[in-house]
Amino acid sequence: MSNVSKQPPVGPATGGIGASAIHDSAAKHVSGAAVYIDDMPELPGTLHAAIVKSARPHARIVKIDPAAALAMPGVAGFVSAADIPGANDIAPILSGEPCLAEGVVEYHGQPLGAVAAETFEQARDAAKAVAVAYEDLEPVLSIETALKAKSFVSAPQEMKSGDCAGNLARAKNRLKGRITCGGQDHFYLEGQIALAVPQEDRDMQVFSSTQHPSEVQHGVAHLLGLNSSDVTVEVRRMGGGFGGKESHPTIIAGIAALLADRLRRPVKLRLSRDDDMIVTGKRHDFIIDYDVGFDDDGVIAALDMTFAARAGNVADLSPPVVTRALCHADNCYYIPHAHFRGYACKTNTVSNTAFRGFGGPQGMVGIEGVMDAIAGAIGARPETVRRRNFYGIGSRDRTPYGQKVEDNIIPALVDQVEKDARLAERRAEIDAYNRKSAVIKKGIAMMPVKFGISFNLPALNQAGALVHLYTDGSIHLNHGGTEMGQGLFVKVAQVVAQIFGVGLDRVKISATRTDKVPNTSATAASTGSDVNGMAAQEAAMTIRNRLVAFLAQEYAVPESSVSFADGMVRVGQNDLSLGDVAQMAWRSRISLSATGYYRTPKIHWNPKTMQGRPFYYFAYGACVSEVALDTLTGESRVLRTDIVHDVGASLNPAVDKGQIEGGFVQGMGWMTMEELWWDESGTLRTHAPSTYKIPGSRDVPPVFNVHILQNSPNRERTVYRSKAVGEPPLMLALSVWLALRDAVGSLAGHRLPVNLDPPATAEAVLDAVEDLMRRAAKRAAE
Ligand code: MTE
Ligand code: LUZ
Ligand code: MOS
Repeated sequence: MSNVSKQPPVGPATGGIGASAIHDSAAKHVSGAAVYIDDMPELPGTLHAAIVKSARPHARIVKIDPAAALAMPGVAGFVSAADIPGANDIAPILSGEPCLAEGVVEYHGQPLGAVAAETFEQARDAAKAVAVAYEDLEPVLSIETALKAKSFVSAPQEMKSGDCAGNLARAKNRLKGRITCGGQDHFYLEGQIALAVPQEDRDMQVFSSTQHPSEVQHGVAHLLGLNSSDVTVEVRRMGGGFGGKESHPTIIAGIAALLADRLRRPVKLRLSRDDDMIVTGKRHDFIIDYDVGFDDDGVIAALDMTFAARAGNVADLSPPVVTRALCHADNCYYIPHAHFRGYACKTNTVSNTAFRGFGGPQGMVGIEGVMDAIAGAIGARPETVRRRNFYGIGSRDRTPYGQKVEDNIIPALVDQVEKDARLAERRAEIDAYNRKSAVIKKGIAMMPVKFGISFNLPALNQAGALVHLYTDGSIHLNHGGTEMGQGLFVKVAQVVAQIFGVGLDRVKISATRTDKVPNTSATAASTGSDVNGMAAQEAAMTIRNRLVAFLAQEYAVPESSVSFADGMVRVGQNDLSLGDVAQMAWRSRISLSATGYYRTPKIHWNPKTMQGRPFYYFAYGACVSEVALDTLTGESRVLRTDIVHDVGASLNPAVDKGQIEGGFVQGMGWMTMEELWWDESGTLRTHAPSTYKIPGSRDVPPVFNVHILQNSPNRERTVYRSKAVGEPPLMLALSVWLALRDAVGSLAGHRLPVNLDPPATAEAVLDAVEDLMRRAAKRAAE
């Protein structure tokens, strides 16, 4: 019997789909009872590890001498690349990316060894005592140097549609420019951590704070020269991941496993905040060059853009990050003739990696900068120019990568947010305010978002689940997705509760484990609930369908008169508890356990031509933000933000709203205050909250109106017609950057272009103010 032949039930069930069920760990998060890896009771004999970091950005390793470290109190052992029994390769998609530096070091802070000791402090002190001799090599420290030297970690990417050069040449107006945009540290509350526990034979159990248990499993197996089946990885929850725990946990778990395997003792490697920021990768900073042709209304005719990303020392996930940047350089705008190029530049800095949006935000910084530039050039309001360029409905709907925008709700969404925010009236009020206010200037901006949902590598869009029904009617739920605070576990539990018609209290949420659901993808690309929700739905439906067939036979009623609702199973006129039904089925030897599997339909991608349908669907949002800035200090604040965001038919509006708010604030930090700074020797100098400022509670807009778009189910058959929500809202925060540009622009009556790239820190704002005033004065003098 096919288990998807019957439609899953829809309707009210306690805590079922559509309910604002509380996050399963909410109370534990705030009381401290939630168990993270560092909270697990320590096994007897557990050792603590510390990393020996490269002190050079680029050098040949002449000698590593751990003798002094090994003689220190409590020290149990040391490993370097020479001690790796298997292959020193933990590359997530390409190959040849070392766990521990071998022969050369390629960034300041790169792990080249690790020490294990009885205490964390002993390990940390001993790591500093490992003597390393280097022979310095020339480092590549900037994107520009890498571009000039054609130093890339992967082949350049090129996306073309129409005749860009011809239409640029013919365009009525043409503008060229450059936008740079900064990187971002993930700053998850829980730093990277792994605990490796040796088992019988050489089997290894690893507890890892990872979004990608299967990749940690594979990485540890490679390093130790074991089969994947010898390694089991478990993660109950992360204290935040944000993409930073998609590939980099393999390094951390790999080091812990190497020491544990060698010393036959449990080894915990927990990075201090400083080490976490120095050793592991971040969001890519980009240099974006554009050449745009447009008509007198500001409608784009052709756009040529180059995206150069700082990949760092290895490819890691940089190639697909660059791809996603190119696939979001259109955002909500129809570009009839496009030519986009993407470069993942190899630099002697830490390998940058996935970060909420995965290159999409940087793509949008590019096109939104272009929109602002066009608005300035034709003397129109930026939101007017944006609107004129929106994708059409039924026409003007082809993206530069060949996918049609079939589900375009941008105009309606933008209408709603502009109305909610009273954009036109407030613009007039702000103009009036700015005319009177000499020092404080205000600005406002609208930002629309269209974000493609699916991994842009089609193979990754698959998931599995495992559901058991016990004879007392309780349900055990497991799937390949990981919980990082985003509420995936409660959403998937809601799906299963819905199918059995029971409350969430009957569904046991369990830790993600590679021996329960194998060969998983990272919980990433916002697809967690889409794919794991569907897989769990299938597993639960398999069991439910078995029960329906069994009960129909037992009670001699048609299958259609069996229903599951309100915690009861109704069979004809009989009301049974799920426990009674499970007991009966067990006695009749019906299997009460099932796996589920899902793969996203319709998607395909040709990486050579960069054409296809990489995304199953798009998630949309629109935002208006108002800011005030001090033209004497450059300091700024967000005064008000209005958001209307599309989550399809929400599985859990409370969780989704949390994602929208959190994503926005995280994006606001990236756009305004978070600044990574490496000195001329390639050393990261912003490696703690003392030098790296993330948003605090008082930075949240004091007026923050967040609305979920109502009555807008997904056109595609996603789980209960919901949409992914994890990443898209982050990009709404570009409105803050755009509003700051608007505020600066008011100093010259919005008649001069503003030079203010993100992050718009106080220094950057002050520079932009001074730069604009200088140009305005010069123009007045002419
Ligand atoms: N929300 C919280 N609280 N913590 C996180 O680490 N990561 C984000 C987003 N929201 C994250 C989060 C990122 S980068 C992604 S891809 C998605 O959650 C992943 O989860 P999902 O696919 O279940 O939405
Ligand atoms: N593509 C994507 C990916 O769109 N998002 C991701 O997180 C990702 N991770 C690995 C490879 N491709
Ligand atoms: Mo999110 S950057 O896809 O982990």
